Amino acid sequence: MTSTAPHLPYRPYVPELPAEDASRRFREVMQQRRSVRFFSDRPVPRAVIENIIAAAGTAPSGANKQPWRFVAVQDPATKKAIRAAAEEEERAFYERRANEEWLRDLAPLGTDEHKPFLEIAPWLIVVFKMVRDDRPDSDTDQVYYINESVGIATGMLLTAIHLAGLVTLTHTPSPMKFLSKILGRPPHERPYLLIPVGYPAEDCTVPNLSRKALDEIMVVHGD
Ligand code: IYR
Repeated sequence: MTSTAPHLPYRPYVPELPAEDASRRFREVMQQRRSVRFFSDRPVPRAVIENIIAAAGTAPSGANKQPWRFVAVQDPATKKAIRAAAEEEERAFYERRANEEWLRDLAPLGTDEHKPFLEIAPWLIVVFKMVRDDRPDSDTDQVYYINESVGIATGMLLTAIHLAGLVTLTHTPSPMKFLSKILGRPPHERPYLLIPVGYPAEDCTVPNLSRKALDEIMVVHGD
């Protein structure tokens, strides 16, 4: 193998528990994660948002291009503008764009065009995918496996949010171009997901959904 970058010794992460116990504990913690649509306005310190975004930024990416930008929004005027624009797109979705089958699939969630959480949650994190590498010291400006890379980073962001005791929602108003405009982002950054972050409202409820059983999602080849 040829490499132009020097390699360093890898320092393994050693959990405090044996792998079976560490993985079971994490599995139980993740079982508690839910998408939440009812937020409290309880503040979340900026340092928490910095930590969870930095954690997301440890994700692997095609050729280590790290093709993501996380825009954290807390000022009420910007949140209000995002809510107004998102609700306009959602109104079109629920009134015209979604077909009957899609609306039937969404019925158990109880969603509609009203998105008050976009103003109530103390932070919105808008994830952008970068279709060009804009670091001045890069040899090339190509990026690779953008959706995979940003999807993995976003999964890690959701996990970091959950492990901090906070809640979130992967919100996808569609189309999302309004986010570029409101947030003044350049054309090579494309909106990917809108993620409110905060604490749940005291009377927060979630739909009674179930997760697929392990034997539905896992196949051990050769068993
Ligand atoms: N973006 C809309 C509709 C919606 C679509 C899917 I697929 C969901 O899983 C949930 C909602 C909304 O946010 O209401």
